[in-house]
Amino acid sequence: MFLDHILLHVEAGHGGPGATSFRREKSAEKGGPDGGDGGLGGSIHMRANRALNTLNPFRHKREFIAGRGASGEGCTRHGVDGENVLLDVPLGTIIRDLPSGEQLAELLEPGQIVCVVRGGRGGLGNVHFKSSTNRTPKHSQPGEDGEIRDIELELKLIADVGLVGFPNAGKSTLVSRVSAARPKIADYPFTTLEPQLGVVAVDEVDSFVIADIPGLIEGAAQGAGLGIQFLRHVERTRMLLHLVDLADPMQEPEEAIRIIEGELQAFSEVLFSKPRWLVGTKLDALQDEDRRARFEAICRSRGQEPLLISGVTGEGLRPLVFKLGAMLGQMQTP
Ligand SMILES: Nc1nc2c(ncn2[C@@H]2O[C@H](COP(=O)(O)OP(=O)(O)OP(=O)(O)O)[C@@H](O)[C@H]2O)c(=O)[nH]1
Ligand SMILES: [Mg+2]
Repeated sequence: MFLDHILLHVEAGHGGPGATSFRREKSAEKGGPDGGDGGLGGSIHMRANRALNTLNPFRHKREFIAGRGASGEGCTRHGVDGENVLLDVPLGTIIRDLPSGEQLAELLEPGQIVCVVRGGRGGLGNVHFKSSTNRTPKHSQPGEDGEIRDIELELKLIADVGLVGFPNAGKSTLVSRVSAARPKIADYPFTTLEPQLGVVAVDEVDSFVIADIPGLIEGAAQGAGLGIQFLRHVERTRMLLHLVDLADPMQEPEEAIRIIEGELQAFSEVLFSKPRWLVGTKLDALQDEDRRARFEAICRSRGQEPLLISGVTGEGLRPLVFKLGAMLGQMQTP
């Protein structure tokens, strides 16, 4: 199960009360006031964590309460601050207040932290209330309430890996084989009309997000086919996979690679210079051994180990997923 929407209840800590206290002095019955301030109530923050891809960690715990500030004490001792709570959420999480629906934050940068409820300030101790007319103030302040909210988390995934290639290259087939996403697959071009995301599990802990986008053709930058508008959906990915159909009798791999790379470059240098791996598809239907050898030579000439897959037999899929998991792990920004 992939959870991308959840409601939480969050309570920041109450500020600790200030103390009413007086110095003990041998000579006098009562010395001056020395009641310290209460501690700050704990706040609740959320932090964008690139390693997470779902809101599943919140499935069983939906209520979070930060610590109360402790009371101030005599000798102007400040009360201990309440404990903060830090919740990790996936990149792309949107936080909204309920019931207003107001957007509080959108976490887009790894490590970005936002405060969702702020702890109450501690009350002032009676040491602050001494005056010329009142040398023994009994007054101290209570702590302030911490903020309490119901919030809604919505996850808009940002893909780690973007798929590019000609129509029919097998992009959607790959996504359907390695993730729970079920994009439409058919033997005609432009089956995929909208980008689709799938979460790929590498093992029990690690996963990444793959984005399937509509195919590109020659002239896409000038609007041919569906154009290159969809490339903006893979602009934020960390790497691209360029799928090349090795079983297509109408097109040599060299040509397929050249055309797609031309379109990527025409779209943006940023996208073109992203890490990009070639993946040969339809290995099961490959007739021409020479073609395979040429494709492998191109990969090696780029310092890349050749990757060949079949969405039909499943050959090469697990190795590809492990490779991607390892690559992304190395790229991990702290
Ligand atoms: N034999 C074989 N056929 C495949 C393989 N992968 C995909 N196909 C077939 O190729 C055709 C196109 O597959 P899709 O996955 O829809 O291709 P796509 O790249 O998503 O195509 P568009 O969405 O149109 O850009 C379908 O008929 C698939 O069944 C494979 O590994 N082997
Ligand atoms: Mg498709």
